[in-house]
Amino acid sequence: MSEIAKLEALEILDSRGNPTLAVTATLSNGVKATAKVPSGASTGKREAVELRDGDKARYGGKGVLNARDHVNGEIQKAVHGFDANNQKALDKKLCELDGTPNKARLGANAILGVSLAVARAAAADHDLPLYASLGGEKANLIPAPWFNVLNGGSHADSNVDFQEFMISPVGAPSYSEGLRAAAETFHALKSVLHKKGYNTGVGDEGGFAPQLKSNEEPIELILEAIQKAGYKPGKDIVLVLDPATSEFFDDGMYLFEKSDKSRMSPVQMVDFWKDLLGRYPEIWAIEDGVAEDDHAGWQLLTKTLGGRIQLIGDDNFVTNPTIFRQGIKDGIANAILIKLNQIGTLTETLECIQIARENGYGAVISHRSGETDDTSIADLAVAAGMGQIKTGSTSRGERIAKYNRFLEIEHELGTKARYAGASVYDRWHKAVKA
Ligand code: 2PG
Ligand code: MG
Repeated sequence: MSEIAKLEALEILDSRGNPTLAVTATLSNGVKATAKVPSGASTGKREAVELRDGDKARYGGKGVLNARDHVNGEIQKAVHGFDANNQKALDKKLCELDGTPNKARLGANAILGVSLAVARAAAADHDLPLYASLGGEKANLIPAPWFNVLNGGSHADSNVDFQEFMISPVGAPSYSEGLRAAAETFHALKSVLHKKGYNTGVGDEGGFAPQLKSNEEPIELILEAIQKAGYKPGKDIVLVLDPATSEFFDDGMYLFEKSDKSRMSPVQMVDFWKDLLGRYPEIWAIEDGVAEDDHAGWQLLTKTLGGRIQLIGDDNFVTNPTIFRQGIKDGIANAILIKLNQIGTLTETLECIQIARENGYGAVISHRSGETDDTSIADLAVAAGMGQIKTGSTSRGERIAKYNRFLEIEHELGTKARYAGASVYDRWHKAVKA
């Protein structure tokens, strides 16, 4: 049995230049591993608490020295000698030690850093890659990635209200061919934007972030780019949107603050999506199509479009097993976005994935807009075997790190590797036809 011998946290920077934690776990036999914690910008209200120092003299209040000290002090003392292979017991202990319902005392950033670092150390201890340590021998499904090629909303300084415009190469024969299709489309999009005189600087997740004429123009530009790159929209490559509507829902109305200042009621918002899908059948999935506080809107959206496309809940479910279970009962969404730091432990994250599986919901593993070079979510996606992930565009090192990790996994699995593109395509295509 390998026990936790030492935990050491360090304040490092994330991809936006904000402080976050790197936690290294050392086991009694000397094996050690590090995990780095991501951070969101368009966060759900009920996410576990990311503990920030609030000391305006350092990083504008965003320092994480208190969270660091919690790892190096109280947490380390409490879990010293714990069996590193008993992730469930460890995560339970961390939650109990925190003692709040939302990890507000020790910080979800501190707790996740420990949870994930120990999982990585346990895998290393068994000489296994993380995906095999978490998913066992059968873990061989590489997910269809959603590449966020055009950034708006809270992730870009542009006039586009919708946050993410993604492409997914579901028609590719393998992960590596899908990655190539996406990278080629990304480059084609650059030249489409360039020709139109648009800016080609990128946003937080590596997608382009130009000033555009409307919230719909990105769809036209991306469809043009897919064709220019030699692929067929709706077949080789499908579209996914995360408008992150909670960011512009105010007083019961959707307010398009960044573009034309127009407003929509929840019913109009659902009608908008219905109309958009009618005009763009290439759209495959919509995440947070209505806001986390718009419960009736979510039910209406699910009733109206849930039989046709994937409707993913992010800000409303916040990877919280209790909240997710209630949402399923209430007939909300048909898929969940999975973010480790929304809930703060690996065990609770895996529980959400299991709930999705048992209830016929999709589960899409996700990065945050603030990331590091940590690649654990790539391994988690293969271990979970749910077939989809979003982790940014084919640019910016912190996004590419995950996509490159899948290349390594694909290579390592050799002939055992399967690519999820066709199976997720079939599952949702049948739903569209039904
Ligand atoms: C989202 C995420 C990731 P953030 O809304 O899905 O793309 O953004 O990390 O800013 O919450
Ligand atoms: Mg989202």
